[in-house]
Amino acid sequence: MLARVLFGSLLLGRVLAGTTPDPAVLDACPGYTASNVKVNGGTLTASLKLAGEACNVYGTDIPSLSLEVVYETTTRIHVKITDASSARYEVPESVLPRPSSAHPVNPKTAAIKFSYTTSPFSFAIQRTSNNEVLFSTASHPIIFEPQYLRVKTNLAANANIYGLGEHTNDFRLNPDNTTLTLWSRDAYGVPTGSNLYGNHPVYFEHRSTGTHAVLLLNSNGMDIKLTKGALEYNVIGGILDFYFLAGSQTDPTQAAKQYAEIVGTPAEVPYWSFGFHQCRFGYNNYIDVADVISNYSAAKIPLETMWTDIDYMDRRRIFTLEPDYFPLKKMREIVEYLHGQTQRFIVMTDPAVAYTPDENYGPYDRGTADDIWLKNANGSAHLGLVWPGVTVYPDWFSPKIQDYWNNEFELFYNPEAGLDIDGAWIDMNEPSSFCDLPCDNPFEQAKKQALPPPRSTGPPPPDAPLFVNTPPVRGRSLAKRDLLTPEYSINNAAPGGNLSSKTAYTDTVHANNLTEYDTHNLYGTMMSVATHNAMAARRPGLRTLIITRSTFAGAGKHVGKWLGDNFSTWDHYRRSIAGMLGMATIYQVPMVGADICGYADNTTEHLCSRWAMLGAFYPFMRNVHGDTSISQEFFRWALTTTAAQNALDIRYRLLDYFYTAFHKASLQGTPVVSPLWFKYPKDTATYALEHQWLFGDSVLVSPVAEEGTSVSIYLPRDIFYDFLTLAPIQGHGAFVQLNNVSYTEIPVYIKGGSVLPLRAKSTMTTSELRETDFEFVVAPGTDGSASGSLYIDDGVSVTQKATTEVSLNYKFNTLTVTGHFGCKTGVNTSRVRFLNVGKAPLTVLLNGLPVKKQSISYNKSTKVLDVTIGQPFTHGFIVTVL
Ligand SMILES: *[C@@H]1O[C@H](CO)[C@@H](O)[C@H](O)[C@H]1NC(C)=O
Ligand SMILES: *[C@@H]1O[C@H](CO)[C@@H](O)[C@H](O)[C@H]1NC(C)=O
Ligand SMILES: *[C@@H]1O[C@H](CO)[C@@H](O)[C@H](O)[C@H]1NC(C)=O
Ligand SMILES: *[C@@H]1O[C@H](CO)[C@@H](O)[C@H](O)[C@H]1NC(C)=O
Ligand SMILES: *[C@@H]1O[C@H](CO)[C@@H](O)[C@H](O)[C@H]1NC(C)=O
Ligand SMILES: *[C@@H]1O[C@H](CO)[C@@H](O)[C@H](O)[C@H]1NC(C)=O
Ligand SMILES: *[C@@H]1O[C@H](CO)[C@@H](O)[C@H](O)[C@H]1NC(C)=O
Ligand SMILES: *[C@@H]1O[C@H](CO)[C@@H](O)[C@H](O)[C@H]1NC(C)=O
Ligand SMILES: *[C@@H]1O[C@H](CO)[C@@H](O)[C@H](O)[C@H]1NC(C)=O
Ligand SMILES: CC(=O)N[C@H]1CO[C@H](CO)[C@@H](O)[C@@H]1O
Repeated sequence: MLARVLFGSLLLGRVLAGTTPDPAVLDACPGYTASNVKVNGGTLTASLKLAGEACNVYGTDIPSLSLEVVYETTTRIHVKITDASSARYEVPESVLPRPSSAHPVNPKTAAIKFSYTTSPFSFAIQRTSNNEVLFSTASHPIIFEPQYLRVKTNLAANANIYGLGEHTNDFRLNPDNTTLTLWSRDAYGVPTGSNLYGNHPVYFEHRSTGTHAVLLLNSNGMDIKLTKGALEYNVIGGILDFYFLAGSQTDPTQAAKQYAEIVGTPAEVPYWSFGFHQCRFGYNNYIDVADVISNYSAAKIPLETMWTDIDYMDRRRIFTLEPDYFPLKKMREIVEYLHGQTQRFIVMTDPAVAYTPDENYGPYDRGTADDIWLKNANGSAHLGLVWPGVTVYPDWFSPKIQDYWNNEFELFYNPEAGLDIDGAWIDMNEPSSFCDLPCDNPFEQAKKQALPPPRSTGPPPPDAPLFVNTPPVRGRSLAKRDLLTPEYSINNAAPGGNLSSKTAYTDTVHANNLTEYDTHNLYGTMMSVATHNAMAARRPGLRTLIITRSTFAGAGKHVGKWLGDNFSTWDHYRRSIAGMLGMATIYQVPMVGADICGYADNTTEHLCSRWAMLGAFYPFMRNVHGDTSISQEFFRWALTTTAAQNALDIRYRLLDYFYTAFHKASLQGTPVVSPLWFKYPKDTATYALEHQWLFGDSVLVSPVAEEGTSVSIYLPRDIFYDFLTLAPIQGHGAFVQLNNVSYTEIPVYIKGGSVLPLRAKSTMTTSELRETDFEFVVAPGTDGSASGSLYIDDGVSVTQKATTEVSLNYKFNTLTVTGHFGCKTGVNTSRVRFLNVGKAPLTVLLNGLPVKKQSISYNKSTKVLDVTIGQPFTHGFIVTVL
């Protein structure tokens, strides 16, 4: 050991743990030489041998690697580099099932191609059509050590890189000097420039010549560095498992769809989950909860779902109710009341279970009997410190974990005898711990930190033995690694930077012998899947809404996500847009939103009014505040009440339009919200826009971005229509200054070329909305045509018996509504609204027959032609304007 260190430091300047590597030291590493290259159709394999004296920067260079390249589809190349002589950790298929690589395609048919040099070995990915280089390791040797992997690709100057989250950096990352660290962390305040709750090691690079994507499928801690002209991965374990996606030269959406082919398309959620949600930490008792529900109703602001944070728990233990403050009988009364008026109820569930060997706490006792806790290397249950004090953590790899979790959900959230929740909210699943390192006596720390709440009975005895007869389970092949302090320190922002800081120790072991060192970043996603399954078991056949804090690639297939705990500030109001776009557009986690009006600190009437309106265009719309903040339900201020009503009016009328977008996303991975460059990929001015987005394909949202009433918005060279007046607005590929935008208005435009299916009016609940007539708004594009679609189902079932799928096409002055009308909606098409109609029409035909004069009205100033239809929405129709 000592010899190696001296050798390394004398010859090559071995990098000290925790210091920033000198790029020159890394670039002086020998790299590898390829040999034994075999090509078989769409598959290439090779041996990689260390090409010179080992540099041993953060461990010992592995002498022999194996390379496998597979053209999995015409748009996807999989490049895998592993240790040739011993197995290494890979993200388990059980957590993220891989697409098949069993049927490689002929490389000649592929949109991208793999090329390599043998000595030194380097590889590149190029677009086949024009040889454009998308990724190239040519200038930098690959480094492959037990606990350090490095790959560095060249980038063009000023590259447009998006992704590599979770972070609160700009949506378009600063390409010159950014480090993105992937290591799940309870990141209170979501500080910019640091690792946050979730991990998505994928980026999209957009150029005016096309969009492509790169996924490094690896769950170990890593730093990804963007420096002028390069992108560098520094990873502390696992393997190099790259997926290169061709994307498209014209349509960025293709990159999103291709990414969904790997990680899965998003789960469909119930129709009601797009309604408005209210929540806070700090509802004191059941009366508070009931009053908020009544107050929303009195203020005539639609409230779809009431949520309760951990306040409801007895001593903050999951699966319990505080008997005096949140008695079961009263809580059941509230839930029955909500359900009686088609409203919903959701509460929080954390993973950590109170460590209570000397009490009769069922969730702990049953878990102990089932032996499902995450374990220390010596086999004892690992203890952390969370809301209820000292805790154990469920091991989501345990073979008994799903049964345990299902059973706890069935017992506590029992519709007949318990709390009949409609969805689940899961938190603290990084997993978070309040314990400072070294966490050798969490009992003492629990006392010192005076953990909330005052209702706590205090910690259990410090020396209770656990699992004394359980043998050590640490796997042999991993034993040599330093699981607590690897030599390369990722830039973890948790106190002290230690990997185990404020979380479960990284040397803890799961039931399948995998360590937390490797699987830490998967914990939240695994809890998400288990919770999704538990909710599905409670209400078989029905979709559910699960909102989690920590996610890994693929989480969106099971759950939605909120953007974590931050402040009621204008900065976070703005940054929430990039956060939403990252999750929904890049990472395939589209059911996403930030805490509206801000979580911590006190909001203001102005901020909360603006945020109510901005938040109406998040996919997931929920107002949440912290326990020490002032109350901020929308009804608290006059401006905010009106702002919320105005924005919810638009959101609810658009709900079926958005539901249709979400359905399409669940089938194909098409984003439900997107940045402007998705629709205007050649318009370079759109690449860095941070504060505007498209809600669905056709609605442009441009909120006022700061305190005040003016905003400068970018309008691409296209035609738009004001959502409220429907008047046309020509975009010139320039910024437009809007002044006097009041605190109850948000600029929303319809993109030309769209036919929008709208509900004719908004309602107080989404159930009522489903009984409201449709109207169609025809917003022609610059070429005079427009199109859209509408998908309807029962809104709740996983498998649908009947659906309605309608296409809406406008061409040559004729709107054609056709499709399949399987759903009995019981509603009418009330009217069709044609926008930008140059003059009053002479005649309007409905299915070839003239429409009565009194059914037609034309507004000269807005150029809107309204045609009353008044027929059941059970079949297609054609409207022609002559
Ligand atoms: C890069 O960013 C870091 C952290 O923000 C900063 O300390 C450093 O000065 C920057 N370096 C350059 C060259 O701009
Ligand atoms: C409900 O509204 C009443 C009347 O405005 C107010 O006094 C009360 O504080 C509100 N309660 C809650 C919990 O929102
Ligand atoms: C097992 O390891 C934990 C954590 O290192 C330690 O606190 C505990 O005392 C050990 N238990 C036994 C029985 O050695
Ligand atoms: C990280 O924690 C481990 C375990 O307590 C300890 O041995 C190590 O010194 C810590 N490292 C740092 C950098 O704090
Ligand atoms: C875990 O490792 C132990 C000790 O090496 C071994 O006995 C056990 O079978 C392993 N369990 C699994 C699930 O691989
Ligand atoms: C928020 O307002 C409350 C009530 O006015 C006050 O007690 C608290 O200090 C404020 N919090 C902050 C962070 O300003
Ligand atoms: C035309 O539309 C504008 C904007 O909605 C409205 O203010 C005006 O009253 C309408 N004119 C007529 C004649 O309906
Ligand atoms: C805002 O509107 C008022 C009148 O409604 C007008 O006097 C004022 O000039 C406007 N301000 C701006 C900046 O347009
Ligand atoms: C729907 O259309 C039918 C047939 O035109 C009409 O009789 C009925 O009143 C309409 N319903 C509503 C709610 O407008
Ligand atoms: C306390 C805390 O971490 N606050 C952070 C909230 O987020 C903003 C912007 O992302 C940071 O600047 C603050 O430091």
